[in-house]
Amino acid sequence: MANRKAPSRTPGRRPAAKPPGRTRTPPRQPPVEVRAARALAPAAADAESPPAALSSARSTISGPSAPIPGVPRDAPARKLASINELAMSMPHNANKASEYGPASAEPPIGVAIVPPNEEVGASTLTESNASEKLGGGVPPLSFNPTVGPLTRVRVDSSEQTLTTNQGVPIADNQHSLKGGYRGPALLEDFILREKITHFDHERIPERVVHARGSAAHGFFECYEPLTDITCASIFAEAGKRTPLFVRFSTVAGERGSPDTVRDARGFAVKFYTDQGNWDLVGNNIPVFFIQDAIKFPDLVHALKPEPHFAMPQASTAHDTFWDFVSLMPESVHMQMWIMSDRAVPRSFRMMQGFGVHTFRLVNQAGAAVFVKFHWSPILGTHSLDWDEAVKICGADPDFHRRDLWEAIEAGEYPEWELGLQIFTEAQADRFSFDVLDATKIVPEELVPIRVVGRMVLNRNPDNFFAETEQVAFCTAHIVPGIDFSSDPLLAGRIHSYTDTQLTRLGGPNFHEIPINTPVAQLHNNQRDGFHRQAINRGRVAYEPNSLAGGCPAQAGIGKGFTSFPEPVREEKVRGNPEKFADHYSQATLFYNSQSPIEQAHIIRAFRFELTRVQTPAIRARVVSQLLNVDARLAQAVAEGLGIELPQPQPLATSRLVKSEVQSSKALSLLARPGNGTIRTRRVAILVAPGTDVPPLLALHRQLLDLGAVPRFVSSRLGRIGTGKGEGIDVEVTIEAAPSVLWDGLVIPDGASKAEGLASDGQALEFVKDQYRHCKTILAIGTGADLLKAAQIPAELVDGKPDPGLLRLSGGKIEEVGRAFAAALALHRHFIRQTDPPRV
Ligand code: HDE
Repeated sequence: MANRKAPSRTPGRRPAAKPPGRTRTPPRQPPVEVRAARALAPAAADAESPPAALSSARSTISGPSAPIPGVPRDAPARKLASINELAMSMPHNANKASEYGPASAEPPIGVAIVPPNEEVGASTLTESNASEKLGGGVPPLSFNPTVGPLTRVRVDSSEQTLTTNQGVPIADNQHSLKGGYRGPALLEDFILREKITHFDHERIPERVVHARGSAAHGFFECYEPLTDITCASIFAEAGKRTPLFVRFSTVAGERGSPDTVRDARGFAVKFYTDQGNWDLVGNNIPVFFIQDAIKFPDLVHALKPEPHFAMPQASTAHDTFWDFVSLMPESVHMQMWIMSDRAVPRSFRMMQGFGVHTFRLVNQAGAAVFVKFHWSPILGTHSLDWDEAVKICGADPDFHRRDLWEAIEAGEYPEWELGLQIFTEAQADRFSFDVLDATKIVPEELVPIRVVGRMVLNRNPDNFFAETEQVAFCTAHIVPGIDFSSDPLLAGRIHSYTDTQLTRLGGPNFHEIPINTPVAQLHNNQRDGFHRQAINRGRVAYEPNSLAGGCPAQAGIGKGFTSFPEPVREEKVRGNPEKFADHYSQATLFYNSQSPIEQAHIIRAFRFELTRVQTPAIRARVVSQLLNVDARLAQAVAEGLGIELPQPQPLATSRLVKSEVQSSKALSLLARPGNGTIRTRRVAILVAPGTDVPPLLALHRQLLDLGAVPRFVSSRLGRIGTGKGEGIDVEVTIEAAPSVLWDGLVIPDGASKAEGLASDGQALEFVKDQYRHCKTILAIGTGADLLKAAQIPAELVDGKPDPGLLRLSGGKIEEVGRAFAAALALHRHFIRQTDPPRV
């Protein structure tokens, strides 16, 4: 690559002094082949008068008859000469021949010619006239300052005066302008009108799906170079960090809907790589309801609130959803996942993420492998109990949003590892299922997961709207080294996401909204449209060109994005391959892989959802599908609904599918308990007058040291003391933070307290819910009286001790604390659970 020469500055066009605080961003090394413009003899750019052939520059009708101040005479002619010099450097389109036949497989690098001076690319000869608004007049050559760190758009108003959007200081922000104290408000009040008008338009259309979401910034760190399989720069070297922004979401609910509804969760990651943005727009469930994008509007219309009365909110428990899916047997596998505890996660921080589709990794030589993306949380996978999730919807509709925000604020940065399932096309051909079918997983027993890096979320957004709401993910955003497969669901998504932003974010320039801009440079000939931010210099907005030295020039093979040349020549069809017709094998695999308690939860979820369905025929149709998954499952759901078992639904294929795997441990949530930590687990210490304070303070400290979040909870705020000087300040009331918001409970020693709480209905309910939701309960000394008052069974149904119910008296408080922490780390004690619940 030729060295780029700094453009010579035209004599006489001296840039004005820089305004204070403004610096010119140094041009980066352009990523294209750069050549110097061929010189004319003599150097026309420096000539005071143009060669005769170029004197037509003087033929403009209203051209200068007197010099522009600071611009030498004949500047237009001199500029034209320089442009001509640049254009002469490109006597023909040297790359044209490579656009045809086999040569087109290797697009060459575009030729970028350095203009003889900076005037050549200027829109105007007057650009060096500086001002506070225009800046110093020095153009940022080869550089797009609208991209780059968000610092450039962060605003802080401290020590500033209130102004209008035009920067006019506002003297009075308390009153409208009126004709007299009791007179009419005046139309000329531009301050009032600007403020109200902006307010009127504060809302933008919410996402048609995934409207409810929460997000955070962080980074991806690569563990090892993957250059053998991909040229994606984020996988180039061990330790390399790439900034990213993640948005978690529910699918069905509107923007203000509660967090803990039963639903899949969106898990969308935008990597700001140095080769441009890569969006991995996944879910916390590895499969989807449908196989072809053409069915997506039908699915979403069926699952959204029913159109006549706009109910129910954020729930699939209604007729239209189950009507649709029971006629779409390919959805059965996904039905199993959303009826499982995956659909009620304890925290975004405790759920997996999946790319869902099969993608490709492509290396520098153009060789490709298939890949499936997996995110695994370091904290393990944990869920809520359904009854708990329902109650949290009322107690704290922002439960997941708050959990994510507060963990990050507390420095408890959530972390996931990225795993890849890598397999070849030949391997894929041998699988009993089709890897292009998004209703199928690739079992880990067939292709193990290779862990290649980690993601850490370490920064909350500054502003929910500017970042979380305006972020625009798109499956089409991929980078060199990553490519699509021919999954027909993915194909529709590649179109849909950009399209949806046109309405949601008001036009084609949504990529210029700061949260969406890449950190990589961005240069092309796209122009105009609503809300354009970039002020493109010069007159060239097309390619090929010679008037801008060919720039921005194509990067060429090896540098620019090149699609993997998958052979595609076949007859046009509307249809799916035969393997897509197996709808049940993997639903059965999923069900077989669940622990008994998880299976019981799936049965309960079907029973709940279908009880809400009001058309008996739809209930029966769902059960007829379940018969093809597992007879006992279908039987249990039918019993719950009080109906006879129907006939199983006919299968869509007579092909006998021989699944490679009958049961996969990795599909159970319990397979990922995490690292045994109790960090960020919320512990309620229920206190009341009479509480034995000193050991409690020690326990509180011990839990804090282990990273848990203990809080003193009582029916009223205030101080609870012993009279000996030590006391406890109640931090929150039972009313404000009911039982469902806590992971564990401590009932301390103090007989009178227990008696007091024993007659408090809210306290009894608190204890009952902790028990019902299978949480760890520690009763110290007479604290056990409260358990009795709440009619908490002392043992499990089979008479064995309950591992989550600790009654400890005597002994050192540290030992008590250790026993409690060990039980709390198990998350839930589902062994306690019965259907219906005992209390
Ligand atoms: Fe989406 N999806 N989707 N989706 N999706 C959207 O894009 C769509 C699908 C997913 O936090 C929309 O910007 C089609 C599968 C997430 O902003 C929209 C099809 C998976 C998010 C859209 C699918 C997803 C979306 C709505 C079938 C899991 C939220 C607003 C062909 C792999 C991203 C928007 C965020 C959002 C279309 C299927 C995940 C309308 C057409 C499968 C996580 O463009």
